[in-house]
Amino acid sequence: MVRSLQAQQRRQVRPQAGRPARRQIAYALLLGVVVALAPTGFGRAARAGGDERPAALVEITDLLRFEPAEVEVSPGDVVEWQSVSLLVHTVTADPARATLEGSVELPAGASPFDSGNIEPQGVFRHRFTTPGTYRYFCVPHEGIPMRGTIVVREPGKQGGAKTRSR
Ligand SMILES: [Cu+2]
Repeated sequence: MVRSLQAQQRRQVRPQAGRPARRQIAYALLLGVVVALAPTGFGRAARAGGDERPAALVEITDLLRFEPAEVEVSPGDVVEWQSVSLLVHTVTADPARATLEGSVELPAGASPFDSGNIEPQGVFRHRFTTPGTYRYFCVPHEGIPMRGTIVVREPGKQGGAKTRSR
């Protein structure tokens, strides 16, 4: 009689005791998702340009375009790419990663750069120091071709510097 009453109480108590634990697991999973997503956005943005306001914004779109396709900035400026796409893209100006003619062009003396995968809603920043014309492409969509151009020009100067291309 007493034992069955205790068992009954235990049965009533158990679901209530289990609820907070389940909630904790849900929070832990949510936190895990936030932490997993953070490097694609905040992490990359912090790496290249810091909190500095970018001189130019380029959108990465589902139409497999960089918009605007051509941007002009001054030496030392930061350009920010923002993905508004549901697909993964890259911003790549590295001749070693290109398979097609005309995918990459770099001013003489400029270092190649590559964003790596930019997830949906992701951001990538790059600071341009060497004047000249940079042609870059998206690795997954090189064949489209998905390409963009950044022209880095000293204010008041006309014409581009010497470039090397592939
Ligand atoms: Cu792409």
